[in-house]
Amino acid sequence: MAEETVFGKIISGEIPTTFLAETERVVAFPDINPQAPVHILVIPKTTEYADVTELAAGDPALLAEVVAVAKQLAEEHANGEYRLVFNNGASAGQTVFHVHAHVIANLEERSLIG
Ligand code: DGP
Repeated sequence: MAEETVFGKIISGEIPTTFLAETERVVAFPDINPQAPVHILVIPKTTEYADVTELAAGDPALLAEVVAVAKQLAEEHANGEYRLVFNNGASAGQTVFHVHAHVIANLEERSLIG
């Protein structure tokens, strides 16, 4: 079970952000510290899952919905190609323990690949 995090406050509206996509169970918003020209976070609205391992075990259909929203965003904001990153655990770089997918795209604009 995930603890209350900053993402819970974003979902409730306590912390304002722009939702780039929203379904009944998922929202997406820009990462506050973008690592590429397109860097969007996609999260389930439920606070139940701390990381993708928990989400995959507990609600695989919800994980599939997160991936579907990621794909849709990559088509809207880039050319449909994207990096999908889930950090799992503090030592792997996870800082917010409410499962989230980083959708990262248009990397070539900053010469991050090649
Ligand atoms: P991770 O390191 O995988 O746990 O990524 C957490 C991301 O969340 C990090 O890239 C920065 C982002 N983030 C943290 N706080 C906020 C916030 O208040 N608003 C937004 N938009 N993003 C946030």
